[in-house]
Amino acid sequence: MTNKMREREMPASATSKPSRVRSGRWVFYAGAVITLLVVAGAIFFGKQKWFGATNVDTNADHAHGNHSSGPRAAGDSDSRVGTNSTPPPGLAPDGMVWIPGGTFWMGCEDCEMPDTTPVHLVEVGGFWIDRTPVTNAEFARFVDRTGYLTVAERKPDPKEYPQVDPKNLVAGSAVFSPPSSEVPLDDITQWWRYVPGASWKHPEGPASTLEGRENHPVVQIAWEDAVAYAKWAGKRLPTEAEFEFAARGEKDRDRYAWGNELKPGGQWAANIWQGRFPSNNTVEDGFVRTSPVMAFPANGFGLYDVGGNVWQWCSDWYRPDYFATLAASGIAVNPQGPADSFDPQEPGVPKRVQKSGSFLCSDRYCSRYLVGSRGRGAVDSGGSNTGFRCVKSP
Ligand SMILES: [Ca+2]
Repeated sequence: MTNKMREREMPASATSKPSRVRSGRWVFYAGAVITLLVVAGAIFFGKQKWFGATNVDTNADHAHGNHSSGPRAAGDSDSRVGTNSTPPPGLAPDGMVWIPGGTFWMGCEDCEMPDTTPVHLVEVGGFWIDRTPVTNAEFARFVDRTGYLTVAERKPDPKEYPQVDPKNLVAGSAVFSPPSSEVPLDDITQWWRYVPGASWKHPEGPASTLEGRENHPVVQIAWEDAVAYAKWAGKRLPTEAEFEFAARGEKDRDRYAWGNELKPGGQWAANIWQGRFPSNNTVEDGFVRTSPVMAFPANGFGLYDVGGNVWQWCSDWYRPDYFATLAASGIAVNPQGPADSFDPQEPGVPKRVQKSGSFLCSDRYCSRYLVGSRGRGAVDSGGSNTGFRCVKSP
């Protein structure tokens, strides 16, 4: 339990009773408020996903992006970088693209994100990958055929939240709820709200629907939801290395999946945030929240939305020191991630890697649409900006 959760539970011990009637009302209203706060606190903080809040980035260089993200030294290793010529092992599964594999520099040296260093050589074998993130229409087909209930739709298990009165545990998920004025960027509760009833079908809460968003990426997806879909589809989640190799589209050591310019030719290349996060979205790219999965140009491998739009789950556990571990032992071949998870900002909360950044990332905040950057999310936590795509081994 976090300190914030404790603070939120403190009013429960208050016992002021000015009169029987007033006391009754007070208890009723206080109970309602406490219910909301405790539930919000327990799940909001327990289901930490919003790592971006702790990665405030004020480096103006990110706005211009004229840097290489790779190491300066060119040695023998550079000659090993490249895409394999492995032909596809048959016809492409529907909606998938063949990635022939190869060797690349993984990570980002000058993103000012310690967990993306050191940049190191990684070799991945060939695989199929979804051309786009899984859409609402695709996820609906899965749910129709299997009856699957996502984590956000399930009543939280009291065993997982022993400090919370079970009657206060209600199904829901986190929704981006922008404040009306500027707020400090070190408190994600200023723009994230736990909303009972929010789920993939109702991304911003019970009143919201998917109408007109059938071709947008599904969101409010926890890690096990993504794994369940992948298994049903005969696929799996990508490793972090597979995702980054695919996202780079042969632009080795470039800053973005689309090159080194944030706005190539003056055009936005991905659905991210313009303006001052989180209160002022100028929507220069045309999208306040998610965008259709093919709204922006494809990368070098023909993949869409490998930077921005929605976070996408990977199979790897998250550790900030993983790249250092890999770099110490030469070229990493098909790395599968560390054996366990550790996030120093939330020790004890199991987290998996996420890639791509989302529509909430800007050059001043988060910035994790940078192709060599890394995200992480608590496995039990979706959010209105979290989705996934699948891969398939040949
Ligand atoms: Ca946008």
